[in-house]
Amino acid sequence: MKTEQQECSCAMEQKIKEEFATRFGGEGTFYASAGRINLIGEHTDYNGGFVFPGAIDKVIEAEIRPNGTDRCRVYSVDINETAEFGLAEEDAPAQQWARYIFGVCREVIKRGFEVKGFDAVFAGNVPLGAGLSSSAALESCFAFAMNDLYNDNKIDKFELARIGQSTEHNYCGVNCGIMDQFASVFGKKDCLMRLDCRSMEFEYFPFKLDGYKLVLVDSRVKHELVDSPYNKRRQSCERVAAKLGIETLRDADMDDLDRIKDEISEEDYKRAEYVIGEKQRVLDVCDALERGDYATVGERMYQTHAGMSKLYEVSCEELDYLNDLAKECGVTGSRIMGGGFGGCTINLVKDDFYDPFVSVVIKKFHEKYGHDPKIYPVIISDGARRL
Ligand code: GAF
Repeated sequence: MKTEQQECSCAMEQKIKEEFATRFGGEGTFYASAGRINLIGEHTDYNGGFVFPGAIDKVIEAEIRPNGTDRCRVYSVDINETAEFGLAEEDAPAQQWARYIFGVCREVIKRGFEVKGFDAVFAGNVPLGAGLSSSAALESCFAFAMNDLYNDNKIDKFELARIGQSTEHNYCGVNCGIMDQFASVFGKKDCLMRLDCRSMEFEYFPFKLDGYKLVLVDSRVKHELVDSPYNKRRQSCERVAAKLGIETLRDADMDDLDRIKDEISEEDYKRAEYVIGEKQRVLDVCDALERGDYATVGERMYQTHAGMSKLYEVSCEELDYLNDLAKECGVTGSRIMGGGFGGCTINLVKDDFYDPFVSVVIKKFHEKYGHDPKIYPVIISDGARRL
């Protein structure tokens, strides 16, 4: 029997096929890439710290075929829009969604690899603006496809992730770190990955919860990192690192920060205080998971939430409320996930508490905000691939 997710994926593939045949005739090759969760380690990637993400069973899928010209024609099933663009720098499309694809093509070309015109149809079930990195999924899907279709897969996987990251920087206005694209490209079924964002060394952690579940609660407050205070957070961290004469906050501790307290703004101090704490929390969580010590994992998750809310200030009323509800329901760990400013909380819940928690959260959130939050059980899955 197929799971709900597999049903949904089949329906999506079918729809893509139909649209491709109608718009362009015949068929192309299918590629997919995934959204991600992050167990802990937020806003640490661009500070040279650690992150602990995994790819999930929510994907972007695309059917793509070279068209023998130097123009790309792309149809988005979900937005019901077509974009057509060339491959030179001045050909950037107006639609934001198409800039992710154009940016990927440009970044591949800038690295001396090949991209030629293609026709493509794509769709996805990664919820938009929920902090699950639909944009990284889109970038990785097309980066993987451009590598496969035109470059004999000569571009290594780290470079594919960097292509997505540079797309965000150069074509989408978000000065993001590497976590999302890394997770989307390297994701592996049933494994989280601990990545050291300074050395780029990483380890797969088989992810099996004994007696617990991970669940996302989506506030449905739209999270939009483009032109957002995200870049300002990064600038704060960079200012503090520059003041300390180090490359990133990876090399700072609280003593260092206190030494320069009078020379930086109160706001920058708080931002750096959060990052310094978060670096250590990722390591604590990895150790605790190895010991099966879920209480410590959960405690660190709550500490991250408090830091993101009070020090880094990337939470919002709805997410703080979801965090409070989790505490009230005896959830082991809960925190805002991803860049912030809306989106989801990630919750570590004992099996026995799962159903009551989900019903209480839906009921109480609805009473307060007039709409249901969305609930996504976490299923750790593969990242970018050819189907
Ligand atoms: C967003 C960014 F894209 C990531 O690089 C990361 O900084 C994350 O926010 C916060 O951890 O998803």
